[in-house]
Amino acid sequence: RPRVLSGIQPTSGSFHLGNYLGAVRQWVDLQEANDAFYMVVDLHAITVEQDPAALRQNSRISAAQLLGAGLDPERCTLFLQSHVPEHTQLAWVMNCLTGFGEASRMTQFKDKSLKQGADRTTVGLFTYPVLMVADVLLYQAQAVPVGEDQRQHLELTRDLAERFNTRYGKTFTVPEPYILKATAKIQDLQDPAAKMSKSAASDKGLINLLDAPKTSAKKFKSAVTDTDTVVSYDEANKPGVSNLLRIHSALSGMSIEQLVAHFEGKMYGALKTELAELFTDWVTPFQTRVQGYLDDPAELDRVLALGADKARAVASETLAEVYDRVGFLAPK
Ligand code: AQP
Repeated sequence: RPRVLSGIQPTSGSFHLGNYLGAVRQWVDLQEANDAFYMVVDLHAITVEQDPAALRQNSRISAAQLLGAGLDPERCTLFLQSHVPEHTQLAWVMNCLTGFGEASRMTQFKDKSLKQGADRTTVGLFTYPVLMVADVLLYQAQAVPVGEDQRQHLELTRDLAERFNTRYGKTFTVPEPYILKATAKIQDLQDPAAKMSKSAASDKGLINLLDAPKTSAKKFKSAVTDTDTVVSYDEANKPGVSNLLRIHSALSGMSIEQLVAHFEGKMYGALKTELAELFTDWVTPFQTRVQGYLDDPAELDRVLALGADKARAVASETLAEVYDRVGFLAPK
């Protein structure tokens, strides 16, 4: 079975709708026909300052959300990144293969470091993409389901895999991004030009999966649209409405064409109200399932321990081969 791998940060506890539609939903689908590895990337989370107790709790909450969204530990390998030390070990090797200029071109780093200022930006944030390269290559993943914002990091992953293979002999599978166009970039409800992101200046346009459904319903109802009234799909001129239509389509399963016909003669308010209901209907049982997993932390820890064992079995094999190829003398 083809191997897939992806990860999600436990940074703020609740995932947002962009994380879910852009990535996690695909993870659930892909676990059926693939040998899937999914992780909560807590090592990535500390590239910005974290409160230790909150990080620990958010890692559990993240795992619970992944299970609540439909990941099945019988069908996929679910683990915490910090439980598998090979990630940082391979990252070091890949750091030594990455050009400084090459790493400096990563737009996510440029954006985030600009926002934070040089004094608050860590070297960890700078090398974040290289850790992600290691995450993917350790498992010899063929496909990596992510949102559009990760495309550049996956290009780097492919470049470094090829560079290593050329220099040391074929070792790594060169992975392909798995990015579904329809949901690859969910936009902020208040600022449709920006992607929905937990680090936005205001959370008014951010739909958190663990917020009270009423709070999210209100956010849908006050989403920014435009001065026109006709519900139609036009990314350039109607980015707000188009974003709402994409979210509706993802949650309802109706195509954009069907939705445009469905809302003919109705105004934006009807779209927003329906979307708020649709989301509430999906998120309410999701939250109940998440709470169920959180109520049983021992079971959650058992699932993660099992996942870590399965992940390490694969990761240690790749790392041993890499160490050998690079020329490290094996311990006797
Ligand atoms: N708006 C989005 N639309 C579609 N996919 C998205 N993803 C993130 N935002 C969107 C995808 O979610 C997965 C997990 O992302 P992450 O753990 O890297 O979280 P993130 O990118 O840190 O999320 P944020 O909210 O964007 O955080 P900040 O603001 O800190 O950067 C990934 O596959 C990602 O593509």
